Amino acid sequence: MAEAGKTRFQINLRHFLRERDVDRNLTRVICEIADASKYIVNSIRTGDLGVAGTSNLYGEEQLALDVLSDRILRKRLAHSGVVANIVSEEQPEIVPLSPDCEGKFSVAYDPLDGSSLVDVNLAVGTIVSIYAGCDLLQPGCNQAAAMYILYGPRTTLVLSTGDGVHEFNMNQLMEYTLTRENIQVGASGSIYSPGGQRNKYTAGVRSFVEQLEARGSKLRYSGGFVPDINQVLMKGKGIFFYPHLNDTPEGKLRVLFELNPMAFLMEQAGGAASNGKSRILDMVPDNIDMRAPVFIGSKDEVALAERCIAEQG
Ligand code: AFP
Repeated sequence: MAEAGKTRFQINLRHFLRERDVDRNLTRVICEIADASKYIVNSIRTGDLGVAGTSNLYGEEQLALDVLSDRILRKRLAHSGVVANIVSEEQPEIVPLSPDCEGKFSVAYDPLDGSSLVDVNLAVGTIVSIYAGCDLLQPGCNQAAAMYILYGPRTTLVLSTGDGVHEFNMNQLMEYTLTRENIQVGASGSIYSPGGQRNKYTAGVRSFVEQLEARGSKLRYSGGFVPDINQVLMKGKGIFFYPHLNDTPEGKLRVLFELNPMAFLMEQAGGAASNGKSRILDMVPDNIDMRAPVFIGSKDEVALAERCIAEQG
């Protein structure tokens, strides 16, 4: 039930989590991240787009916004008092914040995914994966929660604590209020979002694309994982994929920071997420920068991708 006097869709994030009886410490983590996003969205709108002069684990030059967003999130998570360990796509290793794990949570995050798109004014996002306790190298099916914040024409926060997928919109007071509840993705769709260079696609992936187009699917690709996944979730259909390529069999996207949180959300919305052979959420990460191919969205289309890859590689 909404608070007395408030319609369902004016309910704010904290009240929503309390209404759903979400663990108090988990609520604290989620709300600290939501608060941090206010500073990140301001830095995007007004910040320096220059280069920070540093590089991350993958040797990618870090934009000032990458570094700033990472610092904002790390400070808020440390301040929360309920976070044991964190790991960021922009940092080379796990950062311990507290020695005890009991009742606490650990967080893996990509502070500003798609940051290279900011200087051409395309949408970017923060991606977050949350586990109970201290262990961040668990299969994604063990996540306590997953969320992303999309910095687009509107700033939206999409979240699941294992009880459906829900969207919140940042209002003029920079507070998140509920806009969509229990988002569902249908079994098949009409859009596909193909990552990677097509001339490096395997026979199986090429056949998959041909069959999608034969069904009438249209290409929609922004180059940002968060807006491209958000499009499938909010349209309630379609598929995103960043496949294994002839020269990079593991694909590009990272399991801990990108694939596990989005796979958790997509499955909670009734969709599916596969590495082309098996469920993303069953993969056991052996290191923090593990990558995997991904096919994520409407169930029937994920199954079609797996069949094409099984038959043609
Ligand atoms: P950056 O964070 O380096 O901009 O990369 C964004 C991303 O990791 C993900 O957001 C996109 O889905 C994917 O890369 C796009 O990769 P391509 O530019 O190779 O299509």
